[in-house]
Amino acid sequence: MSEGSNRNAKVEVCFTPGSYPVYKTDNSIVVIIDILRATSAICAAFEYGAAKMIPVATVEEAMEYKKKGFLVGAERNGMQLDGFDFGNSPLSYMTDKIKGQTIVLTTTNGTQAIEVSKDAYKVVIGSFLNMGALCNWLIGQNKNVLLLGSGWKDRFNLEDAMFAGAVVNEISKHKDFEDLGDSALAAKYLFQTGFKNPYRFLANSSHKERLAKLGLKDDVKYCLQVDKTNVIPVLENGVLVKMD
Ligand code: 3SL
Repeated sequence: MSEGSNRNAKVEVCFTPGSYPVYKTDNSIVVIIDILRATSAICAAFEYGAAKMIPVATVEEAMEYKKKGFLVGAERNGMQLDGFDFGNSPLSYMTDKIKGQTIVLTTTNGTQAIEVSKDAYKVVIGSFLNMGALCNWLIGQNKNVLLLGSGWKDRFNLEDAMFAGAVVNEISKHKDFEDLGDSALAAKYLFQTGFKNPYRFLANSSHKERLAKLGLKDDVKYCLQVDKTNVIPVLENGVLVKMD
């Protein structure tokens, strides 16, 4: 077994970027989760041909890249910022314009979660859209897993917790992943309560309502679809690329 591998890998869920220092370890694979919508948008962008994505924490950094001629997505509070090419809608990345391109992205929460965990042993992107491929890959790694929800401005949110629970539910069927922390158990129970109809389960959730008010119900429906891509974006030297 390689260093840090173990037969009884630990699975934990950190529900907000602000709690990351409490959960971080030297040898866990960190799965970034922002179902609505950053990690879903990232998976969609790779599926539709983006070559690389550069996540940045601030609008100022994003603007610097824009000035250099990059395609840039910038979202705050659910809305695309003026002067940028994209916001955070996965549907907006379904265009030939992105094929083979490097896209810079800054969002309210998702890119903040990437920022806090960027020095982890490995950082990958998870969403319902790539869930099967992600779970199969995690099972093959036999490493500790930390599922990091982006939440909303450092508060818990239901959709990220539900997806974390879906991953826990799946990988804990495998004998190497039996060491579930309370956070993982809580997420798993939540998923088991809601999985039959995730859209209805999220009915009164804050971010689903926020996006509905912005007329983005189609985004929510798209982001709750399972296994639309096999792409697993992985962070390498600050840049997201497709895992081989
Ligand atoms: O904060 C984020 O990363 C988002 O996904 C928020 S939103 O869905 O674009 O509102």
